Amino acid sequence: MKKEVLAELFRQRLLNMYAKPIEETSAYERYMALATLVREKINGGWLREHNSRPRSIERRIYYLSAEFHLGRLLPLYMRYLGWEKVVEEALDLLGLDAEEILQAEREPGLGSGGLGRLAADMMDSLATLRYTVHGYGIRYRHGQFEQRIIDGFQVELPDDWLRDGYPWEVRRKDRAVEVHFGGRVSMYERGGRLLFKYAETESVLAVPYYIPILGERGLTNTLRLWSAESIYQPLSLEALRGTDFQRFMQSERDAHMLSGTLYPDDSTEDGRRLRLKQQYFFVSASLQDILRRYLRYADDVRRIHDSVGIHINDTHPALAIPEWLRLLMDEEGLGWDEAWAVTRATFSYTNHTILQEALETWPIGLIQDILPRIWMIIEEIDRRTRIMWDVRQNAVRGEEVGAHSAVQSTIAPHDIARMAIVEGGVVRMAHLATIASHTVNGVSEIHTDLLKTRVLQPFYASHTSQFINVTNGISLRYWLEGTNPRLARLITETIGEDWKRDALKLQELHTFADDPAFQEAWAEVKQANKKVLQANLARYGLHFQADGRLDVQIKRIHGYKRQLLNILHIYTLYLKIKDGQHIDSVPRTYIFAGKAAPNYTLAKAIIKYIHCVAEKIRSDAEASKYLQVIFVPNYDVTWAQRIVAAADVSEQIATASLEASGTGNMKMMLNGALTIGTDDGANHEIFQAVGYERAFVFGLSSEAVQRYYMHGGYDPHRLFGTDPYLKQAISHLLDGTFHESIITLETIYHHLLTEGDPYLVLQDFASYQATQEAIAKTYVDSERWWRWSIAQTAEAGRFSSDHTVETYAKNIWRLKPLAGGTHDSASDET
Ligand code: 26V
Repeated sequence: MKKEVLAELFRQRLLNMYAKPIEETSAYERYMALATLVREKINGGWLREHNSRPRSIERRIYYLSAEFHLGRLLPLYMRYLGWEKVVEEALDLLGLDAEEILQAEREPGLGSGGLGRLAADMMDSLATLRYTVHGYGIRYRHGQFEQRIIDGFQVELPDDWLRDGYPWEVRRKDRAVEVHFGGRVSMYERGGRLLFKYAETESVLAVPYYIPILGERGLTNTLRLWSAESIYQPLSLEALRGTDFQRFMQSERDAHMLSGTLYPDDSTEDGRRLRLKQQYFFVSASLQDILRRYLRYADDVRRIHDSVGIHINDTHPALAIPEWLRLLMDEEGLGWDEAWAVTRATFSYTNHTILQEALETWPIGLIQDILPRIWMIIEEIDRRTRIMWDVRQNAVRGEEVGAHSAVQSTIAPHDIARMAIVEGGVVRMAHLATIASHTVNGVSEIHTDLLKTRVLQPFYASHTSQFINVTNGISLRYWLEGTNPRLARLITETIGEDWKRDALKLQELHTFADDPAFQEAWAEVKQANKKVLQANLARYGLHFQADGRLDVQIKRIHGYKRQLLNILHIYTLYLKIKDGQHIDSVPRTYIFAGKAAPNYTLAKAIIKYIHCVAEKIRSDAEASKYLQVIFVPNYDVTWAQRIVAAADVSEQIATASLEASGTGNMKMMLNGALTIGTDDGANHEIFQAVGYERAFVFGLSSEAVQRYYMHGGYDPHRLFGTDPYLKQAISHLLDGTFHESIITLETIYHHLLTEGDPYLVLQDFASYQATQEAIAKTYVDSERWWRWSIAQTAEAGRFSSDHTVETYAKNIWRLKPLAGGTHDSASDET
């Protein structure tokens, strides 16, 4: 398109949408106008029918996830359409600043961390590599809360991303389905078939919103996000009188709540009810939609798994399993065995955590009450799996006396209680997902091993081949080309652009790692990115020295991620400076960013503590020459991009065994940062890739941590006194040093000493400190530093999500890429 044409289209669009001259429009309005133009361009391919491709034989996968953390789409889609340059020129003609318009995009916060961003990166790779995989999720009216920092405390404000409209979605009321809760279920028989009738249910309308997932020169897949609406359509005011009116209002309110927020607070009974209803709402609507679509081109529901695969991203969508059985049996008339076989052949499941508190369980009573028919099905799965395991025990006993059996391994009686779905009054969603899926995967080698040897050990023992590892990945298009265009350009100038198709080609950078001119160019890119970050932070009144070393920990604030270890260490550096010690010749800036769950007291106390230390250092003329601490409020995908591009040191310091994978570690590695980390999750694979001799690894191993958790014997009190500065730092939590916040900081003190330091912060402190010193020494040897930095990027190609999704497609989904041209659609509307 010519720039003059685009400029005119844009001007017209602005006028049509907002009925005012261009100079009176806001940056957001300009963004909206531009985004609608880009989306119209996408629409052509997205919704076009593919008459040449018979729909019935095309296999497709549906990816169910409670989170999709998309970030900003306008710059990405402009790039994929090849529009970047012409847009800039067109806006220039109109005297407008493209950058200002792009910055106005509000990102939907439909996720809380790595889980949701992984889903987005995978969707990007799938569309680019032409895999027909469509997403299903929830269109939370309020996504992840907006974080303000007031007096060092996190304050949560509702996120209102839909306030002025979201240009990437299309409301598809014509595809709405009903979802039912509660009521009574009765059974009756007709023609030898058992039928179920529901009475007095509460119903809600699930309306999907479609978002195009554009790949680079690939397909356009679809993300469908469900929004709840009242099913009552008031025909007249007449009908809205009396009890009908009450009912109408109630149903409006219920619907409003249902897709109202991401992870409703589960500290109250009402909150838990809402969360469970939300999960069922989303999976029921998705599965009804999947089934309806299949039945439009096929009639044998017994073969649905040949053309449909359903993937459960973590346990939140695990209710999909009993819901699928319900649909197959109650709606489609299949018997239990048939329905079960189809289900087992349809579902696959990714586990993303081994943390007990994040492995979801639901009280039986709650499920019985809200989902009575689903409860019957869960109970039946539980009953049948127990019988199967019992039979297997007996068969194995039989084998011992010489009988033949095809059983894979023994199931000990106590394993049955360990494996059961319903046990101790709750339904264990991870077990449900495991039992009903043909494949279960972990997200890094260490994590998958922990699933096999601990969390899901008896399942693995009896079905070894069901478990596989697929290490997470990141989109290089997003996290290198989009996040760090300067570096992408330098790389392309140096080794050509094959790396964009084959990420392993980044290894060719090793050839240039010793070249002083290349090192200099590399360092200049880092410096330029620090300046950009500096300018962005300045807009929020945060100032940092861009000429020092930038050390970064950006992720959800959580005990196990150990922001506490980092800030305690920083504070001991401060104490050392006050003691007259010389810590470093290069100033260091430590950046933190992340949100704490609103009811997570410890995490919120850690945020306050970070601010206390930051302020202490800032107000000290001597210490602030060497040290700086910045907490970036309201962390989101856009901040992640700015910080990742500028980072020198990547803090990946979770207690070993507890970080399933991490993906921020990969993003910073890709952008040339060196990792300081525990030997855990994907860190382990990063260290293997770059070589342990060039890595900053510290702390207990995953096995050692697990041994403490199994056998006890950890004593933080013993460690408390071993380092005088650490001792002083911990005492300062209580002694009034940070006078205004004693009550908050007490929480941290008790966590470490009274509650036994569950994440082994004190245990790993000495080793962390020594490794920080090693980093400081390496940084001043700039020739070595940049050589190592280049080596990070060179080895990061193995973490491309293109590779990750190819592994999912081949080893889990049995899915092949679609043949075809550029930017066409895998829209599965018929
Ligand atoms: C679980 C729950 C449980 C109920 C309360 C709300 C809530 C919110 C999120 C979760 C999911 C936890 C799982 C998770 O986010 N895992 C992360 O997944 C990343 C992608 O695989 C991985 O890189 C991180 O290491 C892992 O922590």
